[in-house]
Amino acid sequence: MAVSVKIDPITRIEGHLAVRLDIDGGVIQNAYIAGEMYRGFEAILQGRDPLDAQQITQRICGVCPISHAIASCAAQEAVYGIVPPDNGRLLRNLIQGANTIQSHVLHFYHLAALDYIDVQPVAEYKGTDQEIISLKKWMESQSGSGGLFPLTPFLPKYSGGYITDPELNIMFVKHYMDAFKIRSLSHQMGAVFAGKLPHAPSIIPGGVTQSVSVSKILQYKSILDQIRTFIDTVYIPDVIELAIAFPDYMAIGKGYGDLLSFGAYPENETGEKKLLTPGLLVKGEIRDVDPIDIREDVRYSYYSSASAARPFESRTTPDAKKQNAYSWLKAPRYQGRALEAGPLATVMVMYLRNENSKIRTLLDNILKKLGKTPQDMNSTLGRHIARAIQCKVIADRCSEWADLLIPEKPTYRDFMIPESGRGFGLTEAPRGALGHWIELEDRKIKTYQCIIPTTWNCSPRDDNGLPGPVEHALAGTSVADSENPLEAVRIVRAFDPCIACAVH
Ligand code: NFE
Repeated sequence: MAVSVKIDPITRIEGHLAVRLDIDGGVIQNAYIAGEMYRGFEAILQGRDPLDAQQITQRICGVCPISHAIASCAAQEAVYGIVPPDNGRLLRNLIQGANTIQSHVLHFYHLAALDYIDVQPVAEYKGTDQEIISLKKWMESQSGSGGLFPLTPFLPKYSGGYITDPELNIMFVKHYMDAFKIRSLSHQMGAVFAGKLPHAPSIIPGGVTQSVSVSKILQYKSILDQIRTFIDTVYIPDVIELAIAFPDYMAIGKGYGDLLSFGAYPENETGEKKLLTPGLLVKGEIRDVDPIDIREDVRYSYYSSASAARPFESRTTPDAKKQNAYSWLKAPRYQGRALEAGPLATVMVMYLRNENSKIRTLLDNILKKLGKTPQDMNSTLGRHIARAIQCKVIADRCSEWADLLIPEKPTYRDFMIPESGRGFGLTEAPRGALGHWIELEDRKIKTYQCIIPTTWNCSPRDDNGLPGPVEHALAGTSVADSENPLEAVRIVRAFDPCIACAVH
């Protein structure tokens, strides 16, 4: 029987996202995903002092603000003709690294894990772990009749196949609790050099306003050591454990396989060398990225501005009553292709190019343990595995970057703002390829456009009717019970959507 199921809102993600699934014979035939809220940051920026941009765009999101600051500064630096000195570049990498680690741990434990683990065994817990005991007490204090836990984040949830082993569930719950501390530590670590987080006033065009001292380096590194231990001994093993428990999900949620990475974390002053390298995977072939090939379609988006415009020409004119539109996200396309952004893209581009021996070894070891191949990474659990690998590679490198800082050396360069000019800045936010495009006139912002990883991933259909990457990954999925579309939410959440960013 054909049914149409709406999940609205889909919870445990950032922002407001609705999913409509047309299900027939237990299989998703078509998926439509919709960002449900207009924000208007690009309009807010018009006419302002360009130096407001890296501050205002950070407010697009509380999860990935540092990446917005860095993309904005890079776009401005392209106009001002400057780059940060080594200390400034390293400080940015260290702050962005801290923010990305926080985001990845948040995503796996606090947004996605509850799709797989069952919290119920906590209610029967007889052990001595004080944190589990206090969670059990909290649950009891929240419970109504019948032992239900009516409050989020644990309920309501879809019924379906969760982990059944009580000990494994308790272990995951324990790590869920530990992950709060790791996120807090990540923020503290980033704030050593950012001044404060999540929104950092210290990141400015030309570098970072904070100074470097031996005590700050030691402070950063001592926190990082704790975080790296968690990544190595908890996060990565847990992702593998999940892949062992849910082997089907190394096939469910297959995307187009066309991937986009802008690259991030410059390793030298010019930024030609980066820790995460840019690249595209299209039809199984690795290519270089040329941003000129990016356009944004709006045929099915609530905008009356022109469709298929390149970012410098693109405008964002809201039209809430537009016929046939169903999402507030635009549909970015690269040479007409719907590319997937995210750690899967960066990790696979680098893996296939054999550019980073750590990524190759980590991924090969994990795949060997699971009896899977690199092709299986194009899947729901492949996205989680890639995120964990990226998290480790960034955390490990942060430790080395901290050693490269030179106390008392400059952390920023001065600059002049020209009358006019245009530039763009690209980076890898936690959720993937992020770009900001700025044009100045009379030393003010004439236009500002952001293209965001979740806009790529959760885009609606484009001018040619081509579904966005998440819509595509959902289509063809078997759903055991259309009243409980657990498979669908697992697929969507594995992309780590942020609609606050996507509809900026
Ligand atoms: Ni709001 Fe963001 C997205 C990330 S863009 S979380 O999508 O990561 O910087």
